[in-house]
Amino acid sequence: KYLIYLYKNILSMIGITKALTQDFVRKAPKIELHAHLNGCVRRQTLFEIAQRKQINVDLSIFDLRNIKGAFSIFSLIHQVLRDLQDIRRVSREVLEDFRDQNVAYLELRTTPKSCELGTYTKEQYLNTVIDEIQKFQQQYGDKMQARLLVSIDRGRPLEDAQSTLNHILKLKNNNIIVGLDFSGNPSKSTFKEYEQLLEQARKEGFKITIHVAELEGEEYLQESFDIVNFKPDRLGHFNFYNQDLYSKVRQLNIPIEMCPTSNFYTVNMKSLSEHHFKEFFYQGHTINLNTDDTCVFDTDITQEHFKMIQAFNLSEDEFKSLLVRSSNMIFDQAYKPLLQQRINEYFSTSKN
Ligand code: 6MZ
Repeated sequence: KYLIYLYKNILSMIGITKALTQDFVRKAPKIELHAHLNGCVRRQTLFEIAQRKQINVDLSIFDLRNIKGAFSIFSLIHQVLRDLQDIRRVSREVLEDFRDQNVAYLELRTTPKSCELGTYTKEQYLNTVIDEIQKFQQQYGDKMQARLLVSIDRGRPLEDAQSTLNHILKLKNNNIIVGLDFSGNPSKSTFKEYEQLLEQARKEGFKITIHVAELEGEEYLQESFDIVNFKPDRLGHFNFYNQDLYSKVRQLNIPIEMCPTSNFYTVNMKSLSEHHFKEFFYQGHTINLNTDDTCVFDTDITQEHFKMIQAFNLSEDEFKSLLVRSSNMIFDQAYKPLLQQRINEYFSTSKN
């Protein structure tokens, strides 16, 4: 261990730092904080279940990897996963996929929902996801710790969000749910309509993360100020902002969950080097990198890190700093010391 440490230090002292390899990034203990369960279904599983249920899948929707296209993929996924056993299978597979990417700590999020065909209730849906996470914890907890964020979908009525909150208040002490996420199609409603409910959740002790400034436009900019003024524990995406909004987020020091590939398509970037990562990372802001929806954006957490490492030519120390910052923004702070220990060990013992 000491020799590797010495070797790396000598190299960096004489200015020879090797570009990080994909293998080094894949094996590193990574942290995923922004992944939507149904957006992360394996494509193969989706097609297989659809075929079994004789649901026709229009493959062309997978070519449109922008936010509008993403929402048509979600409707398809919700339409295909009609049975509780599908939810169980997908939950297990998604957990396995993140584990196999060497994620050390995962916060998975999902919108509790009933099936339109009446095959499961919202409570059954949520209990199934929690049950799969608990089983996973027992079996693989030493490799990957998994927690759940309950999503409030702004495309669904407020009453739906209220019934979700009432339900999770009963489950407060299960050690799996660590917070609430506010997501969904930004054009469907306003943050203000849900603000009171989110405040209620916060008073009940839930941490809050909110999708913000995902789309461009004056109305979304105004809304972003409302969201930032609410002071959520974390922000998701934060693609579009002006100087005032940027300064506010910097000053309040609200951590940002960035999703490079998803943001790339939503913002319509020419290259990832345009990503707003640069306006936060080099200022020391607390940020992390995530997949958002592995199925929709055809990605994984290694790629999300590796692409940004390449786009910004990040060094090993910068990569480590990124992971340490990610560990500072996890909602289950009790796990932080162990997570940081795993990160430190990896960088002091592994060779790039
Ligand atoms: C906003 C998103 C999203 O909850 O059924 N979702 N909301 N922006 C995004 N960026 C592209 N990606 C996913 O997972 C799918 C749901 O997550 C939200 C949407 O509400 C979508 O229906 P669950 O597990």
